[in-house]
Amino acid sequence: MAYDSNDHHKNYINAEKGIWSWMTTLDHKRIGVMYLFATMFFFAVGGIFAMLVRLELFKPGPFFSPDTYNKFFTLHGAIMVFMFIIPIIPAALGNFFLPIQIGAKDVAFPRLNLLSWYIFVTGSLLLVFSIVSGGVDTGWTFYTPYSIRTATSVILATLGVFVLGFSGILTGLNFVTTIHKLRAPGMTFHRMPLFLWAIYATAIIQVLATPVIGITTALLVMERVLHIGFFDPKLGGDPVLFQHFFWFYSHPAVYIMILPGMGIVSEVITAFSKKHIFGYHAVAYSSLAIAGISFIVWGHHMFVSSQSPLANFLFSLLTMLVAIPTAIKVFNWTATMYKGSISLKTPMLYALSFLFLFTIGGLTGLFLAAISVDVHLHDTYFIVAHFHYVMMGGTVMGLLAGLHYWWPKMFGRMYPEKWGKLSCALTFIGFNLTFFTQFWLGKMGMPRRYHDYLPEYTPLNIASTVGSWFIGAGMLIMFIYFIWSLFKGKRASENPWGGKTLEWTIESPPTTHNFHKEPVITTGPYEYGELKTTGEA
Ligand code: HEM
Ligand SMILES: [Cu+2]
Repeated sequence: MAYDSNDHHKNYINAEKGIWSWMTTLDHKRIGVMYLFATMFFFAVGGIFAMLVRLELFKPGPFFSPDTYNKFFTLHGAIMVFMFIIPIIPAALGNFFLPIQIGAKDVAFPRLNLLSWYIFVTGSLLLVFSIVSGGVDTGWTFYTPYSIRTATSVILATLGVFVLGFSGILTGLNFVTTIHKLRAPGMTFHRMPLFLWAIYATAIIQVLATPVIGITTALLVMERVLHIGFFDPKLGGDPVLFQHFFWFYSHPAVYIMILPGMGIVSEVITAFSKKHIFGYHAVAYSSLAIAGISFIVWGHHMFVSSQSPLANFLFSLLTMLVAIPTAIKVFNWTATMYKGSISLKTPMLYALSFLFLFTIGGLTGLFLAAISVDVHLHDTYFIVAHFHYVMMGGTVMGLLAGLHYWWPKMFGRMYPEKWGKLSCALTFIGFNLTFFTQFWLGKMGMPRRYHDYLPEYTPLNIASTVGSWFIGAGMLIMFIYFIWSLFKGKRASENPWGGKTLEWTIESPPTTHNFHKEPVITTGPYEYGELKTTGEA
C-alpha cells in the first residue's frame, strides 16, 4: 500500500469505519487523536478538582472537610501532571505531526505506538480508580514518610504513575528512532521544524528520566506492602532519599512538560509573523541544552531538607544556568516578531500569552533559585504561583496555541475565530487573576496545601477564586466550540495560515499515508519568501 491513493475524499478519519477500526489502528494520526481525546478529558477532570480547591479557599472556614480538601488537591495535581500535561503535547500533537513534519508515512514502531496508548489508558484507569476507592491525600509528590503511613489509596495511585511511565518511555523511544531513521530525502536535522527539535529533546528526557520515577514508586509500594525500610525512619529508611529520587525525575519532568510547548510557540510565532525564525540554530540547540541541564538541578527543591550548604550552593548555581538557554529562546521569539507581518489569530494570541506568562514563571524560578529567598518562600503560595505560571501559563498556553493552529489540519474544519479569541481572553485574564494574587499571598506567608487560612489573606483569595471561574468559563467555551466545529465548522483548506512546514502541503485532514509521493526536501522549514530577513538556513 505505497503512495497509491489519489481519491481526494478519503482521509485518515473516514478511511475505515467503526470503533474497532480505531481501537486496532496503527495510524499515528488516529493514535494521536485518541491521545488527544483521552488527555483533554483528563484536563477537564483535573480542572473540576481545581475549581473545588478554589471553592474551599474562597473564604476562611471549612466548606469541605480537611480530608476531602487534601484529596481534591492531590487528585488535581496528579491528574494534571501525569495524565494531562506530560503526555498531551508529545503523545497527541507529536504523534500526529512528527511523521508528517519529517515527510514520513508513520512512526518507526506503529504497533508499539498503539501499545503505548493502551498502557496510558491502563495507568490512567489505575489512578482514576484510586479516586473511587477513597482517594489519595499525599499531594502529587507522594512525599514519605506520610505516603507510607496514610491509609488512603497510595498504592493504586503510584502503580498508576508506574504504568503511565512506561507509556512515556515507549513513546519517547519511538520518537527518537523515528527522527533518526525515517526523515525524508533532504530532511536534514537542520531542516527539521523547531517543534521536532523540542519533541526530540523531550523524548530523550522521557527515556532517561522516567525509569527513575518508576523505580521510586516501586520502592514505595514495596515499603508499604512488605515493610522494607527505604524511606520511613521507623523502618530504618531515609525520607530525604525519597525526595532525591522523586526530584531526580520530576525536575527533568518539568522540562518534559515545557519543551514541547516551547516547540509549538516556535512554529506559531513564525507562521503568524510571516517571517523566518530568528536564530534557528540557537533555538534548536537550546532545547538540547535545557534537556541536559535539567538533570543536574533537582536539589533546588530541597534547599530546606537538610542538604549541605555546599550542595545548596551548587544546586543554586546550576539552577540559574537553566535561565540561559531559556532566555535565548525568549529573545529569539521576540526578535522573530520584530518587523514581522503579525496576524493576531487565536493561535498567535495563545503564543503571545505563553511568551508573557512563561517569562514571569521563569523569572520567579530564578528568585527561588536564590537560596536566601527560597528559604522564605518554600512551601508558600509563591511556589504555587511560580509553577502555574510555567505549567499553565507556559505549557497549557502553548498547547492551546498548537491545538488551534493544527485543528484545521487534524479535523479538516475551522474553529470559530471570534469564540476562540473570547475564550483566550477570558482564560488569560482569569489566569492572571487566579495566580498573580498567589505570588502576593505567598510573599505574605500563606502556606500551600492548607484547607484554611488567616482572615488577612481573604481578599486576595476571593480574587483568586473568582479568577478560576473566568478560566473555567473560557475553557468551557473552548470545549463546546471544538466539539461543535467537528460537525459544523467551516471546511478548512490545505493551508489556512500560510504555514511553510510539510503538514501544510497535504490535504486537511490528511490521507492515511500522509503524502501521495514521498517528498524531497530542498529548503528549510520557514522560508517565507521576500520577508525572509535573517539570512539563515
Ligand atoms: C527558568 C526556569 C526555572 C527555574 C529557575 C525554576 C526554579 C524552581 C525552584 C528553585 C523551585 C523550588 C521552590 C521550592 O519548592 O521552594 C521550583 C519549583 C517548581 N517548579 Fe520551577 N523553575 C523553572 C522552570 C520551571 C518549569 C518550566 C516548570 C514546569 C513546566 C516548573 C515547575 C515547578 C514545579 C511544579 C515546582 C514545585 C514543585 C512542588 O513542590 O510541588 N519550573 N522551581
Ligand atoms: Cu525543579
